[in-house]
Amino acid sequence: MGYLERISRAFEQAPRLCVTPSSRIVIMSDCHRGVGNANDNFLKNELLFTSALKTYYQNNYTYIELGDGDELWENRNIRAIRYIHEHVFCVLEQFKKAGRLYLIYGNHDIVKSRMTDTDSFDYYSGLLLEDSITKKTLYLTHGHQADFFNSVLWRFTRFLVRYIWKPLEQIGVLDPTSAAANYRTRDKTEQRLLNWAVQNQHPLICGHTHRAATGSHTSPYFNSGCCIYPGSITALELERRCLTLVKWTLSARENRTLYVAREPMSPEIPIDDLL
Ligand SMILES: [Mn+2]
Repeated sequence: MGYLERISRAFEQAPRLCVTPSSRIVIMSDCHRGVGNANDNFLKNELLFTSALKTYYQNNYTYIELGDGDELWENRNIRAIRYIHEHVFCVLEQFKKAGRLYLIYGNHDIVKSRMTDTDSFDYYSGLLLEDSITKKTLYLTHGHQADFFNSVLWRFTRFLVRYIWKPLEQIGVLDPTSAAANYRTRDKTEQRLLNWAVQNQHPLICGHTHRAATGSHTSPYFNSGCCIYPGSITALELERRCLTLVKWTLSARENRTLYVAREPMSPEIPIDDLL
């Protein structure tokens, strides 16, 4: 099976959400929440992420986590992750209670695909956002399906991450098979995701590469970026049937007090322009 088919398969059992002009949806991905040790890349952005997530909750958004929410290649125990990042999971529970939470799994948390019975959350491989006016659909999945080592050979790649790349990361060596750490792998993965979108005539929204991207009619591929950049996180917002890429950072006022700032990184892209 080729990568195009692997990506298509992510949508076979995907729930379908209706998007109306009053819908508010936010997509974030690649938090890689860890267990609070030196390898926990999420830890330094936890305050930013929690502030952003609470703001979206208060403003009536639906939260879609587009994969690699928890770092379950480097860590085996999801309970330890939940304990360390309790504040995040409290907000996720609130979203869930309000019926405004959709969790997609990626390659680093692919074990969630079999967790549904024992866990308090549901996890999906893909999600469809159907526009109520045009009936056209946006396709959302993590995006590791484009990548042979991170999909078909995920157990082997997880072994390398767990026992080789994780210890090497501590001394500054980056995993060459990771789409996030290696430019060539990333370019190839992005090209494949775009190929799928163009061939199937479906706008596609992914995570995985850790490179935020906005698309257009001719290049209908979007990426929500990640939540482990040094000092910032990115998100894709869908509001009034428009997509906007935003960045959350720590900023300082004139009087030297710090605050969490939201900055748009792209103009609003009407979904009518994509379909
Ligand atoms: Mn990934």
